[in-house]
Amino acid sequence: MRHDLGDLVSKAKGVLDGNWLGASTKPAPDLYPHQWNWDSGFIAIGSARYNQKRAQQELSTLFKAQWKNGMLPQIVFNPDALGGYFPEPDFWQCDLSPNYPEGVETSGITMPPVHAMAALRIFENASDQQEARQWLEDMYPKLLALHAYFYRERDPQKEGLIYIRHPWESGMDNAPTWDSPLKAIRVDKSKLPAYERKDLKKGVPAEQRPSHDDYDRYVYLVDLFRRHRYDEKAIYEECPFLIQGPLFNAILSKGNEDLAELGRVLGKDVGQIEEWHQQTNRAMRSKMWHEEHGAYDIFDLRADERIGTLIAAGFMPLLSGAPTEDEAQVLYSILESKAFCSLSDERCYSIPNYNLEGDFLDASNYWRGPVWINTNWLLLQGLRRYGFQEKAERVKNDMIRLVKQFGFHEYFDPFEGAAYGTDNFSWTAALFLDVALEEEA
Ligand code: 2M8
Repeated sequence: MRHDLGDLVSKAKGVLDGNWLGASTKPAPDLYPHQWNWDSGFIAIGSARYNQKRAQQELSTLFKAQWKNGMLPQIVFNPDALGGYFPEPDFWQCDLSPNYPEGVETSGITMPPVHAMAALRIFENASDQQEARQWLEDMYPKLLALHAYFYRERDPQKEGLIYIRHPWESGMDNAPTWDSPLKAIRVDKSKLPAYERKDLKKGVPAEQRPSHDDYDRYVYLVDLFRRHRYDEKAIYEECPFLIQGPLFNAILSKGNEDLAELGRVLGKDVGQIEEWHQQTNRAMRSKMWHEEHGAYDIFDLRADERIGTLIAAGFMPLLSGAPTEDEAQVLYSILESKAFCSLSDERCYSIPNYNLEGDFLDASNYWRGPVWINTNWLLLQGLRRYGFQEKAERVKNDMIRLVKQFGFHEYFDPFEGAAYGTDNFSWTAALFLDVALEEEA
């Protein structure tokens, strides 16, 4: 379906301009006043369609905050906005780590590495190829160092699967998937560092945000990391939350594929990267695939078990080509059921982040039910890869429909569409631009 989107395209660019900080883009005007890791990746994917320089700068700025061990932090703090978010540098105390980068302030965890995917898109869309190549020469070793960090430090058993150690690292902070591993953390409130949430003072109703119990556990984990001075081995020994998940690993695996392509452009030996891609795909198939419920599960390393909560992340291995054709058909049948808004159902919006028939569905709460534009965008790529064209079109049309009807919000009700979270949200604008402008390309 072709859309006349001229006006919305200008508005989307306006949202990104409004959130532009001079060298990077914040996710939203007030709720998220710093630079975020995967947000900047998505923003660069959108900017790549019409502003090569801006897209390059977005990633270059982010990678200036790369830690000496290769880790790319979840947040790069904006010195002009300190005081507006929790937790900020005084709480993270990342300078306790010998790996802390100079000249910037960051948090001490990471996020799903969408950056190689973004870099490839910047390269492919570039109007000035020579400049793009120069930029790539600088960016490539940094991307490689990031991927190497994951396989070296976050895969202690050398399985090809990377663990996360905080729900914020997943990007899907309070998804029902984390309920059981988080419940297993016993928090003694008298020993928890004092903290004050800032997210509840920004005009977004508390019912649309994570609970206080969740935040206590988020804080407990940060406190553990800083006690260990961000030493990964020590954290691995003690951390009660260690999860191998399909979203993170599929994004990393797809990133390997795209990084290898970039490496070939530059004439590099990409053998190791191709091996990572294959190994992670194989490992996801053998350790996470759950035939009966038709999706990929997370693996809880502490409980030593798979946890089968059906969220959109469970379909994400489509992105990296991990599922066999048979598995892909099973995934598709679940995506096509009532649980995730089927093609024949015009009353819902695809793709809700959590099973619409699940016990913990909360259609207005953050990652516990709403539709997110970045999830849609990632699944759109996966559906296309496997030739599920009709579904891919529906996902794309719902991205456009949601924005047309409700604006550039953070997340949307899967039944009503209604807009939730903050307005003027950057990745909604950026990924809308990506799909809107591909129609013109
Ligand atoms: C949300 O997470 C942050 C912590 O990282 C928060 O709740 O304060 C998530 O939606 C995450 O995926 C996103 O990157 C971030 C900024 O948009 O907000």
